[in-house]
Amino acid sequence: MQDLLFSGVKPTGMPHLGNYIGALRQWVTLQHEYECYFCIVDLHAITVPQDPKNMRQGTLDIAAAYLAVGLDPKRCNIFIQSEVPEHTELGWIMGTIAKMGEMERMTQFKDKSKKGGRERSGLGLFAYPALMAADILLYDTTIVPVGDDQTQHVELTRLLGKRFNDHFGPTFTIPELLIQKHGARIMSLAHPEQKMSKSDESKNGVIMLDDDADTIRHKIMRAVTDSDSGITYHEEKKPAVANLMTIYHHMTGETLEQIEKRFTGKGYGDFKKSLAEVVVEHLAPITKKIKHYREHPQDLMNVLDHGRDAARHVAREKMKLVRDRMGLGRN
Ligand code: AQP
Repeated sequence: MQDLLFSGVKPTGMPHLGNYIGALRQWVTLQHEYECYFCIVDLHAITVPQDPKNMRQGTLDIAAAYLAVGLDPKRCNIFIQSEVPEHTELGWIMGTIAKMGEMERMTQFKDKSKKGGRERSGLGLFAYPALMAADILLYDTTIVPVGDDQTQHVELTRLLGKRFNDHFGPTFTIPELLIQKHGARIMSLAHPEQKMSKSDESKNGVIMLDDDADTIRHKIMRAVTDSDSGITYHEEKKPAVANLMTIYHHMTGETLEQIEKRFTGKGYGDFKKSLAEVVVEHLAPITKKIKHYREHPQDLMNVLDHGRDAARHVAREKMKLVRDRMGLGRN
C-alpha cells in the first residue's frame, strides 16, 4: 500500500515566503512520492477570531497558492476542512480520548494564549490539537511533514490513535513524522526573532506570494540587519542576516558557504539588492499563476469540489467504523 501524507494551511491570508519554503514547496516534491491530502484548515483558523469575508477570500487564496506553486490536483486531493464534516465529528471524539494534562502540555497553546491571556483564550484554541489528530487519523495517514512547531501535536496524534486502537480495537493507522530539514523556519524581515507569519501586524516583515516585484524589493531593502557588518552566517550572533541568507539559499540552491564567498567584502546593501532580485525571479511565475486563478475562480471551484468528494468518500467510511467501534448510534 502506498504511504499517505496529510498536511494543511490555515486560510488566514495569502501564504507567505515562510509557508512556501517551510511547507508548500516541499509538498510539491512529496506529491510524487505519496498519496497526498492537502487541506485548507479553516476550522483551525477560527480558533482565533477571523473576519468572515477575509476567511472566504483566504480560503480561495490558499487554493490558488496550492495550485500556483505546483500542486497537481491529479496527484493530490485539495479540499476545505469544513466541507468534510467528519473532521469535526472525529475531532470531538478525539477530545474525549485526550486527557486534560496532555492538552495542557501543548506548548503552542501556551504561546498563542499569551497575548490575550489564558482566561480569555477560546476553548477551540485549547482543543485544536484534538481536531488536528482527527484530520490526520481520518485518512489513515502514514506520513505527516512537520516543522518543529508541530512535532508535539503529531506526537499527541500518535498517542490518541494508539489509545483508541487499544481501547476499541484496530481502527486507525498510526502516522510517522517526516521532520523537515534544518533551516525550514523563515523569520520576519522586520522582527527576526519572530517567525514570518500571515497574521504579523508588521506587513513589511512578510513577503506574500502575491506581492509584486516592487513590493518585494521594498520589503527586502527595509529588512532589519545586525549591528556588525559582513555577510556571514551565525544564527545566534547574526539572526537577521542568517535569516536573509537562509532565504537566499532556498531561492537559489546555493549553499551558505557559497553565499558567504559570493558576498565577501560586500555590504548589506549589495546583498539585499541581490536577494531581492532572486526572490522576485523565483516568485514571479507563482505570482502570475495566483493572478490567473483569481481571475478564473471556477478552476479553483472544480479542484475543491473534486477534492471534497474524494476526501468525504474516505472520511465517511472511516467514521462508520469509528461509530461502530464505539457503539454510537444504531447498527
Ligand atoms: N515562518 C515560517 N517558516 C517556515 N515554515 C512556516 N510555516 C508557517 N510559517 C512558517 C509552515 O507553513 C505551514 C502552514 O502554516 P499555517 O498557515 O497552517 O499555520 P502557521 O504556522 O501558524 O502559519 P502562519 O503564517 O504563522 O499563520 P498565522 O499567522 O495565521 O498563525 C505549516 O507547515 C507551517 O509549519
